[in-house]
Amino acid sequence: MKTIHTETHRKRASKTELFGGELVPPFECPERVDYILQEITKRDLGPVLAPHPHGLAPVLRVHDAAFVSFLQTCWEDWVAEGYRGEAIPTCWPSRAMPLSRPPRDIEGRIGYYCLASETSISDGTWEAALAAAEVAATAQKLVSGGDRAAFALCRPPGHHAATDMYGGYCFLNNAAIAAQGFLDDGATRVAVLDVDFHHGNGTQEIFYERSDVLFLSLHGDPEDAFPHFLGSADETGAGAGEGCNVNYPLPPETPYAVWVEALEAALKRIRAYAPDALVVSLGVDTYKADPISFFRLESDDFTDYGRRIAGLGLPTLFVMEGGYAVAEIGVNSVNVLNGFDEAAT
Ligand code: Q9C
Ligand code: ZN
Repeated sequence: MKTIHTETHRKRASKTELFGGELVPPFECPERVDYILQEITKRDLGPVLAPHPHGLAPVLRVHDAAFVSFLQTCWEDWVAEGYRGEAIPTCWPSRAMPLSRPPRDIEGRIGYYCLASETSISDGTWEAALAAAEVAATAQKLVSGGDRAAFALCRPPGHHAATDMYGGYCFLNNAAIAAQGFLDDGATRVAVLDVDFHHGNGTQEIFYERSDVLFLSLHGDPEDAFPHFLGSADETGAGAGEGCNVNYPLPPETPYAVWVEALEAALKRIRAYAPDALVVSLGVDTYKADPISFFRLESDDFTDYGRRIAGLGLPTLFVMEGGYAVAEIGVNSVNVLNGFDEAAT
C-alpha cells in the first residue's frame, strides 16, 4: 500500500512534557517517524508520497472555527504576552466554574481549549498539525479513489483532539477528518476502529450523536489510564447516534489473547454495520514495552491483527496515532500494514 508522509512533521518538536511533576523530553517525538519510514523502506511496503495541499476546509468539517484560529495563533499570542517557556495552561473551566466561552487573555484561552496539560504548544506546532491533517486527507482520497488501502503517516497524532479541544499529544483529529472526507466523497457509512492503547475520546466526541460514523475503541480502562474521563463501556452514543459508539475498556496487563477477543467483537459489530469504508486509528502503544501504557502485545501480534482487519474486505485507511517504544514502533506498525496486505484480496 501507499504511504503519505511529509517532513513538515518535524516542526512539531516541543522540548517539554509535564510528566510526574517534571518537565521531561516529550514521548511523542520526531524520531518516531524515522523508525517507521526506515521499516517501510526495508520491507518494501510500497511508495512513500507527499500530501496535496487541502488548506483548512477538511479541518473545519469536524473542528470549531474559533478553536482552529486559537491553534493558529496560540504560540505568537503566548510569546507576545512575554512568556519565555512553551505554552502550558495552568487554569481550566473546571467543574466548579464551567465558563462556556473562551476569555480574551491567552492564559485563559489556552486553558479553555486544552484537555490535558502534558501537551506543550511550541513554535511550529500548528504547521505540523495542519500538515498531518493534509496527510490524512490525501490518503483518504486515494482510498475513496479505489486503492484497497493506504497509510497516513500522521504526526502529531489526532485521536484525543475533540471538536474544540487539544491534548494527549493531539491538536487536529486526523482520523475524524478522514472519516468525514469519506462521507463527503460519497460514502454512506464509515467505521472508525481505534486500536491505540488510549481511548479515542476526541473521535468519540466528534461523532457521538451521529449515525453515519460507527466509532469503536479498544483501550486501557479509563479507571486506570489516560484520558481518565471518557471511554467506559456504557457510552453507546446519543440521539441519532445511539448504538453507534462502542468502547472496549481493558485492564492492566491485558495479553493479546484477551485483546484479540475484543477485536473480534469489534469486527463483528463493523460487519453488521456494513460501512463503505474503514478508518483504523493505528496506535502501537499496546506493545508490551511501551513506556506509558500497560497492555502486553508482542511484535508478531501486530501482524496477526492486521490480517484480521483485512478480513473485513473494506476499503481501509490506516491513520498513525501513538506508540512510544520508539525503537520498535517501525516494526510494530509495519507488521500491521504488512499483515493486512498479505491477507487483503
Ligand atoms: N502516565 C496518544 O497515544 N499522558 N496519546 C500519559 C501517562 C498522555 C497519549 C500519562 C498520553 C497521551 C496519541
Ligand atoms: Zn495512545
